[in-house]
Amino acid sequence: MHTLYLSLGTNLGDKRHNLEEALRLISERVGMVERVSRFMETEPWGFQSTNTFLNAVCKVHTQLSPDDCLRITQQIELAMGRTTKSQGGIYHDRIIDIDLLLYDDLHINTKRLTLPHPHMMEREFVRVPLAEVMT
Ligand code: PH2
Ligand code: MG
Ligand code: MG
Repeated sequence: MHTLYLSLGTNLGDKRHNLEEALRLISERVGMVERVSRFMETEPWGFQSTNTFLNAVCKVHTQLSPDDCLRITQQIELAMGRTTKSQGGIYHDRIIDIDLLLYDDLHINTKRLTLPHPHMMEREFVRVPLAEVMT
């Protein structure tokens, strides 16, 4: 069994519902959601938008590999109606974004996936809820 931390963010539609739906699908398809942080309202970071975010972090017990966790969380984003993908540091408003933060104490750097998440400690909307579920 592996321990995975995920960051969730949404700034479109019914944001509370979006986080709850994402958590439901994560528990169905990725593994048991052991802890969930508070839902935090945050200002957009790294791009301009009038839509504020709702962010959270969860801790999951999973049997899946990191690659499968990435594949399945991306499927959940698509199933929930996400249309645009952030690439090259250009961000967009989104219904849901699910990012892998930590997987056990694994360090990997492939074309598709870098763990730990390279920017997680720079971002208050990740750092604060992550600290909450790690303690
Ligand atoms: N996600 C980003 C870029 N900026 N800002 C906030 N407040 N919350 C996010 O989840 C977020 C962001 C890239 O995925
Ligand atoms: Mg993100
Ligand atoms: Mg993402």
